[in-house]
Amino acid sequence: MLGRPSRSLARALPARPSASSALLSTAVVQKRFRSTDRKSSEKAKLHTSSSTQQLPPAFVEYSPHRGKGMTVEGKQRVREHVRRIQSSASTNSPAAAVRPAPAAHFQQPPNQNTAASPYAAEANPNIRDGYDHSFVGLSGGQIFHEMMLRHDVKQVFGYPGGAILPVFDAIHNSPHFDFVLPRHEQGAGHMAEGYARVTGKPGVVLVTSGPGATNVITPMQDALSDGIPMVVFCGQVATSLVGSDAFQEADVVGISRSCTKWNVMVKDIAELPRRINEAFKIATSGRPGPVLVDLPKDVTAAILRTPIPAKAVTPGATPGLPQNPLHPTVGNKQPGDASLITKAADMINRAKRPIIYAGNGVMADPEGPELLKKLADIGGIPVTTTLQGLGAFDERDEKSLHMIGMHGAAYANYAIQEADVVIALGARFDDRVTGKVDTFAPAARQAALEGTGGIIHFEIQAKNVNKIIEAQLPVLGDVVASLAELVPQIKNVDRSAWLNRCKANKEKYPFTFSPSQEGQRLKPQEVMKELNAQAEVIGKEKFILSTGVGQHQASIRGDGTAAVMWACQYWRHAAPRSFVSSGGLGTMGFGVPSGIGAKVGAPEKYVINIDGDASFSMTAMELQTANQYSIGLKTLLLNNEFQGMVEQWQDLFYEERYSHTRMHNPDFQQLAEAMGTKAIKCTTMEELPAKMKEFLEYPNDRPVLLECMVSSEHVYPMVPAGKALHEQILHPLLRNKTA
Ligand SMILES: Cc1ncc(C[n+]2csc(CCOP(=O)(O)OP(=O)(O)O)c2C)c(N)n1
Ligand SMILES: [Mg+2]
Repeated sequence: MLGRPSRSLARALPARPSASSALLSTAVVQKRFRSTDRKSSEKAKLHTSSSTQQLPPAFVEYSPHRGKGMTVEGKQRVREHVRRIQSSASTNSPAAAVRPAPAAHFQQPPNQNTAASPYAAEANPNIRDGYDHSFVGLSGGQIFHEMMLRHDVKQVFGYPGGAILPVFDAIHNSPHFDFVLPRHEQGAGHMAEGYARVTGKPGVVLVTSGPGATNVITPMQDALSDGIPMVVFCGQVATSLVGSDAFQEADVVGISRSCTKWNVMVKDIAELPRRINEAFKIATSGRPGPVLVDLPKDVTAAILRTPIPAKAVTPGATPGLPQNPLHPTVGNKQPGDASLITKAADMINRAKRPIIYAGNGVMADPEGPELLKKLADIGGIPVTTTLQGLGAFDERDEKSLHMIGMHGAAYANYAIQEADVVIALGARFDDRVTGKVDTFAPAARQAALEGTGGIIHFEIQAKNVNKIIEAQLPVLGDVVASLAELVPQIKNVDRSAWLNRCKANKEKYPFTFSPSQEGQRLKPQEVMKELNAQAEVIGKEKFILSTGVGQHQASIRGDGTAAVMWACQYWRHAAPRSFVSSGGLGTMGFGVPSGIGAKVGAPEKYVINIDGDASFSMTAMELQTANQYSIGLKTLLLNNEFQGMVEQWQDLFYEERYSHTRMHNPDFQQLAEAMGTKAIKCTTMEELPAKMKEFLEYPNDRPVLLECMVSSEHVYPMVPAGKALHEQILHPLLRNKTA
């Protein structure tokens, strides 16, 4: 038999040989088949009877008797072929014979279990000869419980049901973690997202089969879109029933395939610990995201009878999980290629008008925002962020240009169009950021043609590189690790002219609005400004915001509907991990549950959910969850009695035909009170400061609602779909100014 290397050489044979090599092949084939059985020699005859030119050399590859008849000539032929490939590479082909060393990502050390381990052999007498005996005699549910302990899970969000009962039974009164029962599994998913977003730890969800699992699809897609680590465990019918349309059976692995990073059905109790390890590893490594583990009831109800390999039950060890070079693992964060980082530093040092465009990736590590600040301070470089990057850079810093994009700051949009070098950090050039793609950053593209600048993209996920915007310098690797190597190479260059230009635009094109007049409804901007002002007094770093989706939030969705962000425009973000908003998917109903999850993750903080009336209505029942567990979520409801964001589009592009966007709301005051939530209402500007104060000072461990009746406003600036960023529609008050 051919050994492995020889086989791959055989695969490298050309599909159409030259005449001489085909002749050689014939000789080889004839000889080979003489030395094998009769059936084969008949086959050989069949081949030799045809023109020798047509003999496919691939035959060597596909013959079931490959290798048996491999003659000396055959081997020689393969060697010659390889020599030919190599010599052509060094002479005729542009590809180098000796390939350059692969990037750091491709040279990762082998997986090692580095977990500080109370479960290591010395510490754990149950581990003998590499096998862990401590699970013997435990049910699948109990193993789940034990694995949560080993993964240091402190919080689970979930909802029980028949197929997952063995697990719920095993976690009954668990001393290891707290459990929050939402009113709907979607709530559990968004709570886990909010928790993950503020703690940096994966959010854990536990639900039943069928509808329990399908109700978590939206949060999983949401987490996938925004790169949030989440581990979902769901029940499943017994393995013997899978595929039989059993009660509450759903093909959850199939359904969730496209909205998870990875999913698996555990078919044997002995696999359970290993699968749980894999789930945590995949959810938290590379670009974080959701994973799903499907747990058939017979697996969680079964009792484990034999010990299992110790590595399979040790967090951090993932035997069988192939090392994906594009997804560096946690604790093994690899920067991008050093030579590319040096090139990036050179490009930045030479730039006249550089700009940093920072996304969520910067906050993957607590060091990220510090490094970003150093990069901006040393280089004298202005910073704009994506929606998910809000908080990565202190927006009160002079160099902050705030959020970019469709409803971002006008001055950020102008600046990125004028910049000669765009430094994208852990951001993926969402279409809401770029506007019309081929008009994005024209000055940087021109500088790239002239060799004086361009777009540098620091990114962890290969698929995001050159997906929407071509980067002249893509640096694939952990963004924070790359930044750590980049910053020391950045020179202090005087860029005061460029910074002054950005500053002047900031003054010229501020976020603006016409204040409400006597007897008019409050403007949503006035409410956000009041919140911002009072929060400054208390201390911005003590605040976390969650949002729904709409004008109160800020983004525009692909179907042409718009959501604008009062919360982004009128709140100056100061700290990382302090903004919890559904960016990529734009999920209405996100605000209350994600705010609850955030508050659970950071109970000492003021967690304010900025919500719209329509978004709030989608998941308002979760206020009862906050009531039950005394979770002090503060909901600031901007009630315009409309799906305001959609209304804005109907105004602008559908001739004011308000097709099903007016909201006939319940009495939110009574609704909140019915769920043990203190309710406050504000209708005038005069009472706003006092009501806001009452809202903020309400005990931080009880839920409270401040409902502000606001007018229906358009959100500006706005980049219409299909337009360039600099073609944004400014607020009417700014329209006579030119950039
Ligand atoms: C689940 C879901 N359904 C529909 C939409 C489309 N959509 C985006 S914003 C919006 C209206 C939001 O209204 P509201 O929550 O009151 O916020 P406002 O714009 O009035 O501030 C709609 C229907 C969505 N983003 N998510
Ligand atoms: Mg509304």
